[in-house]
Amino acid sequence: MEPELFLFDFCPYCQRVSIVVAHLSIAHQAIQLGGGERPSWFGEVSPQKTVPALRIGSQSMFDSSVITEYLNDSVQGGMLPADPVERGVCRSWIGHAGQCQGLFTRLCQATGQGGFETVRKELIDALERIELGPLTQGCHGFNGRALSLVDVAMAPLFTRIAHVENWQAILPTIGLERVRSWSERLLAEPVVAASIPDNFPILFQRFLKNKAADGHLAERLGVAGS
Ligand SMILES: N[C@@H](CCC(=O)N[C@@H](CS)C(=O)NCC(=O)O)C(=O)O
Repeated sequence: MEPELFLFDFCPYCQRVSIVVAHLSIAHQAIQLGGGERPSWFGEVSPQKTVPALRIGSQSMFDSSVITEYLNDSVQGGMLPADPVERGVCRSWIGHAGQCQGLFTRLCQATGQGGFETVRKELIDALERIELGPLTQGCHGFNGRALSLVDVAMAPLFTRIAHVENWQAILPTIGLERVRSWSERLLAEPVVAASIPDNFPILFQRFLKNKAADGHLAERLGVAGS
């Protein structure tokens, strides 16, 4: 039975799911939900009405880390190690990637240069944990082989940092060399590149306007609130 996937085009967590279905060639039905109010029936699929969500028959699941792991398991995709310890370590870093993604949202909403710099430092600290942790093994992604679910968890954040760096520095020029090189290699992966909508710059601008209009980034980009 084909799963139904409920997605939103600008959502970083949905981008994770899109990368996995493309990478593993998983047949599915994609249902795009807008960024505004979600229909009441959607609460039966995803209790907090968040996307991504997945429905298969009468059962549903929500949260990108759960969905991507399920999709991988459903086809034995090899995107997580089989060894329970290694798998647990990967899951931990997937959780950390979620923290980093949350910091990026806060960065977009931070007001004034000072507020922006405070959150930027928090994000850099969180990325330094990665620089000093798993990436000291010098591996591509986390498992040193093909795309892993840790790569997938970080790819949307790297997409957004790279976009913002077109007009505002985020990462320091010294330090985070491994993270930066991981980002460059991941963004060059065809399946990751294909997960970024062509109109991403417009979607990002719309996001700033609707959710972060008072922020330093919106100011830098000249995006006025609605
Ligand atoms: N931890 C969740 C986060 C999902 C999430 O926050 N999704 C956002 C969109 S990016 C959402 O649906 N927010 C509620 C809304 O937009 O109404 C996951 O990994 O799936």
